[in-house]
Amino acid sequence: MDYLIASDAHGDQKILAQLANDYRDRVKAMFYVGDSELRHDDDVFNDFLPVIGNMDMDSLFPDDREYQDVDVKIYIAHGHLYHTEMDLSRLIEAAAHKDVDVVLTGHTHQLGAEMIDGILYLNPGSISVPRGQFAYLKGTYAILSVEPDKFEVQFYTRDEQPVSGLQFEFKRPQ
Ligand SMILES: [Mn+2]
Repeated sequence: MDYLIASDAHGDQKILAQLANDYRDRVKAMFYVGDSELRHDDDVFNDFLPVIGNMDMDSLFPDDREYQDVDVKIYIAHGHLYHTEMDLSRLIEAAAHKDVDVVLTGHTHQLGAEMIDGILYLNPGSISVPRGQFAYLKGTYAILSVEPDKFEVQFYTRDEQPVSGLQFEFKRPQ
């Protein structure tokens, strides 16, 4: 089961429309982790399931969401409400009480994937305004593949090319 995750487009509606068109028949769901700066009823949200970011003015975006599938439970939050610009500690604390397998977050514009206390934390990076070590890629999104015994994460560039070296596999706690 594959899921697409994108975040922090900051007004770049075109790239989200492109990803929606190219992936809607290839993934189970598409998550948008905040700071679109679009309206909640923009066409791209017919495909992407969004949450609110600190730069979103449309208060009809939800603060966060939980997504339950057969094989996985996912928690999605931009990160500003947990001050992830400082560290992940408040988000980790909240997730520990939610019985989730995966946490999707954005806000920092820096991609990352790590397993902490048996939960996968995945930040796709910013699709349009990347920062930090991988800013040279000029924007990234992620595909999460869920299997009963493992998670796979592959980061992609805006032209939908997998980035070699940015593929990760995590054993799931049994
Ligand atoms: Mn942002």
